[in-house]
Amino acid sequence: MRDKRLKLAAVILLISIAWVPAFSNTKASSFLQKNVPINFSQVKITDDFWQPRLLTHANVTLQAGLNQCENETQRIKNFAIAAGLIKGVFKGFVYDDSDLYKMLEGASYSLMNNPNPALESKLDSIISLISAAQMPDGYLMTYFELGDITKRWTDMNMHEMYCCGHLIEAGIAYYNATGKRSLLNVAINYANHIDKTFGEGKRVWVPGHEEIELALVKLYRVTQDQRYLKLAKWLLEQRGHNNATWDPADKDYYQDLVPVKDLKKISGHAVRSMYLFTGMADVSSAINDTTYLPALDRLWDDVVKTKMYITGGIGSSKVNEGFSEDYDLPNEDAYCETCASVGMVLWNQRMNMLKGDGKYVDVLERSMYNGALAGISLSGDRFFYVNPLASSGNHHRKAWYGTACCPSQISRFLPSIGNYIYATSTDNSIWVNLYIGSETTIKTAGNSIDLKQETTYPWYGKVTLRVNPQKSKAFKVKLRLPGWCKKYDISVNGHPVKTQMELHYLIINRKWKKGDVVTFNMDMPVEVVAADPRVKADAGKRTIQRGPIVYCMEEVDNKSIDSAKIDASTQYTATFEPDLLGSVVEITAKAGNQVYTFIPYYAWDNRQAGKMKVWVDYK
Ligand code: FUB
Ligand code: ZN
Repeated sequence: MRDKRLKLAAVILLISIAWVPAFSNTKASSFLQKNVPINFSQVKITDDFWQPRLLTHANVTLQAGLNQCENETQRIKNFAIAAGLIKGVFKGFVYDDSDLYKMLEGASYSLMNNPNPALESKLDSIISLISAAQMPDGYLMTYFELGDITKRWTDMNMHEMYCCGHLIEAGIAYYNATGKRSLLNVAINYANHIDKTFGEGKRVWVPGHEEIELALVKLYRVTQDQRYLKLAKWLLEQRGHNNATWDPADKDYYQDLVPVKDLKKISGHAVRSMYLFTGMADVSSAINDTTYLPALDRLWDDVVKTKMYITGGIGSSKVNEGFSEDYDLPNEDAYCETCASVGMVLWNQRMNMLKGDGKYVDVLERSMYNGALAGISLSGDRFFYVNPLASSGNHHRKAWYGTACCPSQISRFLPSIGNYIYATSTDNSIWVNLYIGSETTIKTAGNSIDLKQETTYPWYGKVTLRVNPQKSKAFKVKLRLPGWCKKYDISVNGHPVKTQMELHYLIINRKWKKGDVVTFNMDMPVEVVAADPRVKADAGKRTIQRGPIVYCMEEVDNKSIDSAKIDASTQYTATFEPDLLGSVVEITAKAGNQVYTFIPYYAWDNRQAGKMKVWVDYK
């Protein structure tokens, strides 16, 4: 087994390319953008890892979340009261509307792949409440409508634009899923209200919690209305100019210290940062402007090299739900909010779109399979907000939270994973970013290519890709070579092929015909990983990673977890266990006369409560 010193946060090659785009399937692509993802609605997930999770999401998670919004909390009732349909007072937190929007967004994504008339009609009735609660001028925020409406737009940290952003994303998702404009129209009314109120020559505003920026770019792409793109850019430009209502001491927390193009280090609140950077990348692509790219590169290097956990989680500090010093990555006290890991997925996808570099997908994959996936129980109805890398036995998932950003986040993220698998570009390329059993059809000028991916990833590294073009044509298939993979072989129709390597993609450039089969075999050994020596919390420790999965040790399997120790002579065995934790590869470590059991980190806290650790003493 190899003992690999992984500089926490991945190996990064700073290579950039400038190739001119692309055969794209969306008008929104620009020459800056290197690839355009295939939308999840065009991708059918068929594998044994994600497909059961998506079913659990459809059958359990959605119902559980909607029940929380409707019966256990007042999130839906707040809209009914604001609409004047029932009497009552606002209950909850200022940003509670956003959780319902995120639940609606996730439900919409789910409807695309799992049509469900009963769910759709439930969503319709919730949407009519939301619509009825909207004020005649387009404003929509139950907290202020049911409180002191004269206070609206007075405090930049009151999440008014944040809620609008989530409303926009939900409105677009519901429109895409059903063709119904009901929620989209409500979102457009609110966006128009904001556009009338704020902007050049109008009022100044700095969103205390970013999100609307990326949502406005989505709205622009759907409506082709330039106003939304202009507003997104304008909002980004307001930061760092003493425009905000918060205490100057808090500028760092709000990413408001300097203009965004001058940002050098990642700091402050983790989720807000992720949404901001995603918005910056989206605006850059949409307006075809490189101004923000050097800042995005610096920030990416900073977070990935100095502030990211092995799980792809970020934001180690509870104090600001965000970043602290470089290499300050405590394990038991890690904050690592689930939303921040999902934010890493969003931002890294956008970076890959801009740069066409697989290193971003390495991070995306790390956050997705570890930091984000740990956020939901195997049963689909219990959630982590905070994701520590060690536990004394008292950290458990909950059915919901007062601040419920994470359950609703994971509920909108899971059914959207199809977004991250394939992409295209106008240099006649098909990009395979993630190895997930799935099917899609890629339309190109004058051709249509059916792709079928079969794999048991993340447990084994064999991928079979069936490429079926309607017409025999030359094009490139770019297979991402994951950073964890050191040995592979690749063949087409059983014959080894020569590939070209570019920015962590293996490129097969040939004339493809119906029935072609690519076989990509990635060797997936157990890796013993050390943290960057500057991470004090992990000094003298190692952890186990296999493929994209980070492992941990739980007390239920390891009575001697407190004294567990591995060393250079430890022997590891990886075994597929179909009946354990919803089917996992379990790793046993034989260290002298001790045998330890490691399970995937994402699957911890699904059995008997107890201690857990990712990093284990190493001598
Ligand atoms: O402020 C809304 C959400 O609540 C943030 O994204 C989370 O970090 C939590 O503070
Ligand atoms: Zn959250």
